Amino acid sequence: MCFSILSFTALCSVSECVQRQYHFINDGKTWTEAQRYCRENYTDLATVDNMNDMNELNKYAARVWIGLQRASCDKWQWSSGEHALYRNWATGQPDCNDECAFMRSGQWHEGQCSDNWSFICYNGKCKHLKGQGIYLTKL
Ligand SMILES: *[C@@H]1O[C@H](CO)[C@@H](O)[C@H](O)[C@H]1NC(C)=O
Ligand SMILES: *[C@@H]1O[C@H](CO)[C@@H](O)[C@H](O)[C@H]1NC(C)=O
Ligand SMILES: [Ca+2]
Repeated sequence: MCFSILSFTALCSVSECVQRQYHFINDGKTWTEAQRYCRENYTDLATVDNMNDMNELNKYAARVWIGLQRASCDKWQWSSGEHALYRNWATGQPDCNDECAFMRSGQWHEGQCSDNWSFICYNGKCKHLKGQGIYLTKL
């Protein structure tokens, strides 16, 4: 009993703790407006950094903004500032002429940041390993 509680605590301090909860917002906004909406009402515009996340999201067949923005050609970062390591670009993407990314059926495409798409926010907890500390974000 005690052991399992301890090992849960140990796991929790090094990993993501809780699967992200995604929320589809069925309202067209620009990428920046979508980010503002998500930061005010949830944790942020969707971050996707593993297969589990992807499997949650590939059911959306319409174009939806995710929290991914281009830093320079072929360098993309999440809304939190984290470098995007896990990637799921569609064939031929990114082709380096647009600055924001939308997702369609799980695959990522570059899109013009000023376009008006629905979007995905997320709530997460125990994310963002930055420097020495683990930053807790609201659920
Ligand atoms: C964006 O889409 C919404 C509907 O989802 C619409 O109400 C709004 O007028 C659109 N904005 C622009 C600038 O096209
Ligand atoms: C947060 O959600 C509320 C309710 O849907 C909305 O009125 C408000 O505009 C949202 N915040 C932002 C920054 O868009
Ligand atoms: Ca493009």
